[in-house]
Amino acid sequence: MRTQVAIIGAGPAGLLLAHLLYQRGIECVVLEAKSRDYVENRVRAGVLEHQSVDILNAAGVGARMMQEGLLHHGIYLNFGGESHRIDFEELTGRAVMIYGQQEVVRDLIAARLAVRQPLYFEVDSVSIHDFETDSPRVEYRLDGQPHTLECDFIAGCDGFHGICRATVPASQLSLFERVYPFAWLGILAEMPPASEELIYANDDRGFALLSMRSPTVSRLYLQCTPDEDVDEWPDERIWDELRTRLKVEVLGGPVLQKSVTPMRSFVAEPMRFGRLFLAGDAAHIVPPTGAKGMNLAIADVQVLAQGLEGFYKRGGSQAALNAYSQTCLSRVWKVQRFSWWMTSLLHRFDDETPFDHRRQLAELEYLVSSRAAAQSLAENYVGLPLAT
Ligand code: FAS
Ligand code: PHB
Repeated sequence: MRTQVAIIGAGPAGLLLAHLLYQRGIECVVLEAKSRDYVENRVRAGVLEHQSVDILNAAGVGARMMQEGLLHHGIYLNFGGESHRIDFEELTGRAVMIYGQQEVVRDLIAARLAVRQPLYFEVDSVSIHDFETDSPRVEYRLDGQPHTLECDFIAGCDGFHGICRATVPASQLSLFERVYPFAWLGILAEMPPASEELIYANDDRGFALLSMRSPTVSRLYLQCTPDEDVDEWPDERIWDELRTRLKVEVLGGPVLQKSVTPMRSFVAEPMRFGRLFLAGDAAHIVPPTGAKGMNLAIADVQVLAQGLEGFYKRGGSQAALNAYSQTCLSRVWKVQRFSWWMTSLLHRFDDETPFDHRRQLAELEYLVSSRAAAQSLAENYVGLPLAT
């Protein structure tokens, strides 16, 4: 089989890239290891920057998002027994959209299948070859049969644990990483959100976050240890801890999903190796405190689609493709800084000294008493301008 672009992974990065290429008349094939049901029900991110909303709408896959998503014009910061609102609208004129990642994935899968373009689930033994030449190929198995996909380019959208970055020789890769000494215990619960906007809490017992998915479904997180055992957390213990840390009356309700997410900051440079382009979590991971993971994936493939359009529509020009890695990394590092800063500001560190904690509280106090400081948080949270 032959195509122009082989896309490995059907997360937000792979599926949106496939859609953007389809709209530009560029052929591609998407290969996904998991089943359709699995990727459509995987609970992950929930906040879309305003640019991500614009990109999804411009791509014609934003209708359900605009109907069912929740537009938020601010967040609350709770600390020292008080609650402080950061007003995005007043500070930036922008808002964010609360719309679950799995909903974005469902909309993109529906769009792909509606135009009858190739999207294969449950493939295995995927391997990539010859991407340092002009004729790379992908080997994989589907329904027990071996297949070869010849292509011009490979898009590695297979996440942090995928095979694409792992296939690049270590000598060609520069890796930057910070692993945090804590994780997030996250739940999805059938409970009307106890606040109309997100609440980020820095409490003596640790960080907590109140988020949501709809007027009837809440998403909540607690700082925990990296090796926390969810079996140690019966529902009632979680609700008690959330009430204590958030200082908000959360009613409780049936817990639909419970998991522990490790926290790390990670960047792989560069993001291009010959005819292989890495995008999304395959190239970088941010701690979720800044709500940036899915948004960075969307920003990467917007740049990659423009680069590939340049190649196919402007007589093989590689100018935009040559700039892909640098263009994305400039944004990646700004978002890494913001996500690290939000994580450092709102979590309790085992090795913190009393000085560290007072400094943390002073930074929070400064943030809620200085327009300039609050505006900096707001402009990063709603989304820094995209590279044009
Ligand atoms: P994804 O990981 O979403 O998609 C990669 C796809 O590639 C997957 O479907 C995988 O099955 C497939 N794949 C992997 N190896 C393959 C192979 N060999 N062959 C074929 N397919 C292969 N962000 C937030 O802002 N808030 C959150 O609460 C939040 N929670 C998260 C929880 C977890 C457990 C994780 C891992 C991430 C979370 N994130 C969160 C960040 C998340 O939103 C990611 O940034 C986002 O999923 C990145 O999208 P992709 O790059 O498309 O990668
Ligand atoms: C979520 O809703 O899942 C969410 C929201 C904000 C974050 C992280 C996760 O910072």
